Amino acid sequence: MSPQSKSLGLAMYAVKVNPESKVPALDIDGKIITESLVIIELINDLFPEKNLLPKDPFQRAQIRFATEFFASKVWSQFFPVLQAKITKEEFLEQVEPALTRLNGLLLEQSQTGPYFLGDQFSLADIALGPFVARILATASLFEKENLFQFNAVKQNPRLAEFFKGVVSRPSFKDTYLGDQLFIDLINKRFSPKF
Ligand SMILES: N[C@@H](CCC(=O)N[C@@H](CS)C(=O)NCC(=O)O)C(=O)O
Repeated sequence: MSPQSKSLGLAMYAVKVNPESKVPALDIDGKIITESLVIIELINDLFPEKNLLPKDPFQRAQIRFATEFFASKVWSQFFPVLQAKITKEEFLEQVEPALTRLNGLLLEQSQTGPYFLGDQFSLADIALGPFVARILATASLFEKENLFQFNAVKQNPRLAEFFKGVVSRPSFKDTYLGDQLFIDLINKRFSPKF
């Protein structure tokens, strides 16, 4: 379900779709599943022929680790810095090393991209793509601050290729709300200033 369907009525959305009042939610024949990572695992289970998770248990665990790592070490800092709950120095202190570690995780899988596993598209790309897109979109808001133009990305071609790769896939572009809309939402909600 899209954010648009949520705007039909928050109260109704909470009653009928997600008591947490959050998107995304997936409705398949009246069965409603929430939490984005749970949803993408379900999609993988429904369409095993797409090979979104490799057969190798260690690689599956590495994909899940990278997803959890990015969410907890990088994305978790995004809204706090926009809301000035942490300083930009604190933000970069946490995020730069985390991105360097992500580069290491990428290289462990494959020396070349564009995806987490190399040329094979997987749940890691699906999970991280939306976050990467929002970070890249927001970078233009803070061009002079270099806030979202990370040294780790500038210095590591594999990481840069991954950032570009996950947002360039046509299936991603077709479903992404678009940079401008996201920037407008950020400005409206947080009016961030540095
Ligand atoms: N852990 C949840 C987080 C969901 C979430 O925080 N969604 C945000 C939008 S990205 C939301 O619906 N926030 C409430 C709002 O915007 O009113 C997931 O990954 O599905």
